[in-house]
Amino acid sequence: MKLGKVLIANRGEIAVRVIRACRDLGLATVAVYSEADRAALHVQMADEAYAIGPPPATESYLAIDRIVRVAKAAGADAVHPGYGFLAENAAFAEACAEAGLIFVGPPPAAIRAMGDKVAARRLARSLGVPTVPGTLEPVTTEEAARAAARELGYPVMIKAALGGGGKGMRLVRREEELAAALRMARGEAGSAFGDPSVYLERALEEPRHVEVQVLADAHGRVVHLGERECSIQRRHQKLVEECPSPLVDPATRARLGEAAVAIARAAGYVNAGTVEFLMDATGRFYFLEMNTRLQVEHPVTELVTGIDLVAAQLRIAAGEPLPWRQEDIVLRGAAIECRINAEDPFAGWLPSPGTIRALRVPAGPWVRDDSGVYAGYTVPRFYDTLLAKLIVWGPDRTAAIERMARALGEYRIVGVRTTIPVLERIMADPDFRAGRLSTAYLDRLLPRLAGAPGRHARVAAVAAAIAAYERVQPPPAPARPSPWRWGRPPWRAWGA
Ligand code: MV4
Repeated sequence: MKLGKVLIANRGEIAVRVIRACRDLGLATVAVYSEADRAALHVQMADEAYAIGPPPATESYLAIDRIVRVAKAAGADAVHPGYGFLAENAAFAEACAEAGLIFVGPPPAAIRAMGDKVAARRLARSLGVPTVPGTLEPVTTEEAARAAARELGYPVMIKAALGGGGKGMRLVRREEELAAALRMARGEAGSAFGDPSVYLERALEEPRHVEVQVLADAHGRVVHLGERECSIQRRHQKLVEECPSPLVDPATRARLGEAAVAIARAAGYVNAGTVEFLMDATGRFYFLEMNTRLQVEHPVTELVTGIDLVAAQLRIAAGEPLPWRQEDIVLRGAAIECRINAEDPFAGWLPSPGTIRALRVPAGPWVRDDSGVYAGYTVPRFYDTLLAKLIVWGPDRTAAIERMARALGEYRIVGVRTTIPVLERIMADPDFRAGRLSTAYLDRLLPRLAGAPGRHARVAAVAAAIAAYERVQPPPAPARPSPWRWGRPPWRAWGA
């Protein structure tokens, strides 16, 4: 291994994940942290840690010059960006290279090429990869948008040319809505990405989101690691991801994989990347965009392929050749990830920062908890709300779902509200179990969720009263085991 010391330009669970991979490979680690993250887990786990600025990310985790300066001063020879923050910032990758640091990610040119979604669509088309029907150039005027939308047929999507992940996206059902939507989309794109350019696509009805993991080394070898199903999203935030997709057959997987590899190759891609597709109800797929980073949901691919993606990223960055040919990549069983966010799904999904007073983390066979928190830790309000990811593996999808339900049932987080109740509800849902997934899935499920927490609060109050009483007056030992101790704990029940 050519690398010796790696700076992790991130925080939370992904910083911890990268530190673990570094330690597995014998690499020293350098953490950076904002003033809000002095007590964060990644700071405690790294070999060294340096403060880089005040809590707002623009002054800390997004401050390219400060991070590069710390990396040099600490004697790091590489920088891992994690996801989010600077992970898809070509200027950061360039600043690392100029400072003599290895950026553990793709070449800046590949980041730029894929950051332009219109250019990426043209590239896919030139390779014969299906794209959603749409414009091959940005549209600026109302007249051009009207003409394009008429040709494509309504409904259409207006998307930011430099967007992605649904930011700056507008669905337009009728021509009357087009002009206003175009103005809004251009305004949003301008303020979010510094470029108001937008393009049009025909909108697919209730599509599914399927993405293919690729690995490319610096010697021209590119392999894919199968697909992930990511259709369970709320406002473009994924809640549940799985590998493989229950709706992709081996022949489609091979075609998806070949398309993803062709795009990565043509973009001169190196390192780990993800090629996103939309799939319609008939199983046809369309290239959407390429994410030039490690993704939050990478662990499901790891559990099904047996490949440590972060270790692979570090080896690729060190110049090592990939040790696998495509036929060496075998998918085994099924994996599911649930994102555990400090949000209150019963109060409009409001962020729920605060101190974690008690924490019990699930474990056991084939259960993995990728977490950035600990008991006593205070979740700051400055960053995204992801606390941990719970990932399980099973020999098949049903077994993985059962195991996830079991593991979620073990999770206890006291002090902050979390998304766990919704995740439990999804695991119990017949539609989810049958693989009836689309982007509309949560819209159907969530309305049925209302009302439950009030009942929980009353159950909790009764339990607390009994516990307080029993501390003063310990109950006699029962003659036989109490039936209340068996089966599913009643506070986990849903409905009336
Ligand atoms: C679409 C679409 C329908 N038609 N494009 C959302 C995330 C971004 N990467 C692309 N997205 C979509 N693009 C066309 N032409 C519907 C979505 C979409 C979506 C896609 C995957 C998963 C969840 C979604 C939720 C809303 C919209």
